Amino acid sequence: MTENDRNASAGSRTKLIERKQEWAREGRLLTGTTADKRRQRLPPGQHLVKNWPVLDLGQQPAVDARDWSLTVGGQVARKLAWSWQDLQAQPVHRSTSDIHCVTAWSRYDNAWQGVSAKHLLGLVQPTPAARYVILRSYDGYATNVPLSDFDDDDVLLATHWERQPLTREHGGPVRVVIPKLYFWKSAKWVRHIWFTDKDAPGFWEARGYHNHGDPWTEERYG
Ligand SMILES: Nc1nc2c(c(=O)[nH]1)N[C@H]1C(S)=C(S)[C@@H](COP(=O)(O)O)O[C@H]1N2
Ligand SMILES: [Mo]
Repeated sequence: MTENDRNASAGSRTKLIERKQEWAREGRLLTGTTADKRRQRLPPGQHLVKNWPVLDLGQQPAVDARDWSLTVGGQVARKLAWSWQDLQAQPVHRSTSDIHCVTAWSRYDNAWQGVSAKHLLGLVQPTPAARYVILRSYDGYATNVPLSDFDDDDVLLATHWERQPLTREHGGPVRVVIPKLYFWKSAKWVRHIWFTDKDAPGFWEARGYHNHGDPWTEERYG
């Protein structure tokens, strides 16, 4: 049993996870259309919300900033281990982007602040062999993204949303934000970032969600 499976087996969460796996099997919410993201801001099958829903495995780890740490390793020239203080010493990056959740809600214009993925990549320098990034979190969650998607101007380790510290329910003290993929790829309470030549499905990817998750081509289920 992996760490993820152990976390997922807790009773109250099992039903929710099973329902989502059921949706994946049925292809629920698929419209069968694709959209050109240069012309259409709202991806197919999505509707806009003004609030910001909370979605997770039902367990929101309490990670005090003083206890938080991030390790970055795998196929990199320089490994890295950051405390909260180390994170504060990095250049501040701001980016405003849209959220697209696979459960069909989208939320426009989220003002994020944190440390940019570009800055992190410049420090650790992934080797030429590194093609995937595995994100691991304090609740045992994991998700995988191609390095080419992680390596973009709008990707960041977010500490603030709308100028306020990120709340615990939304992944504070630090979450990853990858706007151009469905929001399940944006790991809350991030703890480890691993660069690798071998792709490995994360929590939802192993349970019927698409391995990549592009909202404009409706890569909801795999
Ligand atoms: N660590 C962790 N990150 C996670 C999740 C999770 O369960 N644990 N859920 C994912 C899913 S399915 C979604 S839709 C978004 C929801 O983020 P929000 O609660 O801030 O809206 O977080 C993603 N990141
Ligand atoms: Mo989700």
